[in-house]
Amino acid sequence: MNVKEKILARKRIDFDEALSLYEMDFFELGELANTIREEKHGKKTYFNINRHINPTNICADVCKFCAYAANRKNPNPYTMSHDEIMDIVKKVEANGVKEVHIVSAHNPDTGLDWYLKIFKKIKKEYPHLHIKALTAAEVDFLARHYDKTYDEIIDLMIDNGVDSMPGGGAEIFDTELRDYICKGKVTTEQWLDIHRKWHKRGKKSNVTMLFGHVEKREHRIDHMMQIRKLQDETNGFNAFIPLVYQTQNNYLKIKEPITANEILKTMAISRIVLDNVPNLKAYWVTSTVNLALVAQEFGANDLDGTIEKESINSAAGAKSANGVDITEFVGLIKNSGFIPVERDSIYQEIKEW
Ligand code: V47
Repeated sequence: MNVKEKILARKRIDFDEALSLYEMDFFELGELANTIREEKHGKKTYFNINRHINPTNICADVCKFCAYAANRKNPNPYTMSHDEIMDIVKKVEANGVKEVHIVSAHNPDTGLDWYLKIFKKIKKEYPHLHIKALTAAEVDFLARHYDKTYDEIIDLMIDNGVDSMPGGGAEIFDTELRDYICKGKVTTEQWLDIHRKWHKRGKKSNVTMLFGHVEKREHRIDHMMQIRKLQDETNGFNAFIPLVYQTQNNYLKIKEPITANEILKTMAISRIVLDNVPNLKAYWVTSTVNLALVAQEFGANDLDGTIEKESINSAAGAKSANGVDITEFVGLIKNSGFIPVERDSIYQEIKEW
């Protein structure tokens, strides 16, 4: 059986076969990924009505790709008070937001309660709001800084009202490359272990991959294989989210940004390789809205959400600082031939728009 026959027969492909897909005809590859997408989700494209909140940009770690953390390229440190965060939540909840996605830099000066008690406050006032918060990188930072185990931090997250974990901080799992782009931060094994522990408590999370910087195709496939292995064990990942590297205001000197073709091929290959992860998110923030719409033809079935405000990727050049208008967003999904379906944070359908 050749690789195409294997994919059509829904047989699992290995590392070399996955890598070889980059050499396949572009449209043939898209078609293969689309068959799997249609089998799983038909023409439905999911989104949710969410708000990103990034409460502090003061960071103890230095990642070369990051333009968000306050440093000499971006000397505007801030830390929100809980009252400021609650004001945002009050306003967006009144406007119909159903999920708050709260991630921060690794601020060593706030105290552990600043990180955790805000969830309790939000849950108390808005029990129906889904709280997606704290990346595995933050969990690792909090555990190290406050001398706790991962289990203790995870239990505190759950006790304080965190519903699911976002997929940030995964970057690229290859150890050598990871050391080059974000040495000192959560390691690959630790990132996977934190999600394993989270999943073992019956909780869901997402997983990202930062690509389009110094990595090679092999590193992307390796990243996908490591996700597939953990997912076989826990089945806890809801979505895979390939994040397209944004080139501005950071310390990675990338002269040639990744092409749209390479982004779409990577999306399609991830749809095929990650046969056990239900959703593939084309995160419009880093891919642009237009390319995310095309990605619907290359395996993607989720476009994240309205976001409203975003600070991490927009600091590095993405056009996402003020989110996207819901009516326009839905119209774009429809006009591209797909069915916009609002979902909740764990992919239960809310309504077709
Ligand atoms: O972890 C940082 C990435 C992530 C850059 O789980 C960059 O539903 C591109 O993880 N270019 C945060 N990316 C965003 C994130 C996320 C977003 C949307 C949904 C979900 C989810 C998770 O942004 C970081 C890092 O990998 N990032 N700098 C940059 N220059």
